[in-house]
Amino acid sequence: MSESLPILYSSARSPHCFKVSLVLHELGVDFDRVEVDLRAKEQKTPAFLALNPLGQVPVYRDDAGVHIDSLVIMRHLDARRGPSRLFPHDEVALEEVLRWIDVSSTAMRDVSHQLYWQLIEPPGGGPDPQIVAQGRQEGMELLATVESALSRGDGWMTGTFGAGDLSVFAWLYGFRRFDLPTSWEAFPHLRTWLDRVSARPSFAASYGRVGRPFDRGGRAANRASQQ
Ligand SMILES: N[C@@H](CCC(=O)N[C@@H](CS)C(=O)NCC(=O)O)C(=O)O
Repeated sequence: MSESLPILYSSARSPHCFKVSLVLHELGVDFDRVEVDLRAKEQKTPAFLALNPLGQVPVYRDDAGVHIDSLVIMRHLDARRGPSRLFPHDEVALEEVLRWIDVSSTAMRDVSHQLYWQLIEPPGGGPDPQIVAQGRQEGMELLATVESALSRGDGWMTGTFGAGDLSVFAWLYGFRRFDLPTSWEAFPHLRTWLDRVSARPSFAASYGRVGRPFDRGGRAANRASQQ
């Protein structure tokens, strides 16, 4: 690890970190990464709490200081690269991008967490079919809003490629683990958009280096695929 490079403290399991990594690579920032083991509660150690008293990843450290929260970090990075590239200057356009980022960090995250703890790491008694069905329905409704947004523009979430796409992508990419969408028939734009974003070099650089937050693993995966 180089002394002088910025550091992203992140977890391979975290879509919030995945999204920041996508932005770093899109902007061409050279950085080092420190893996924080969330299962081992490394985020709650005194050393980490000194960086982020909230005990969460991502945290980004550069010559300007320590930056906490994925949205704050993304905006800091974008502002530092000169003319804004991933967040628009126009206030109305910016509001739309921020709205989608908020949807991804709340509703999409909630569906993702709900289904993850039912299907990928199920509770002792196995998945609760009612919770799974409700999560899948909410997931399908969210996918429909994304499909509708994509069908209005030029194939990007907000008209121009940027932080809105990367943030929504970071959460939706993992939905396939939950067999969402249940059918692609009603989602042609979503399918093309997922392919377009995952074809970008930032995806390969992030998915390989920041980890594989959406891999199914071993026993849990087998159980999930039997749903
Ligand atoms: N608002 C924060 C949320 C960060 C967050 O929820 N991070 C999760 C990983 S995705 C975390 O660190 N969880 C561990 C914990 O809360 O102990 C952001 O956008 O960065």
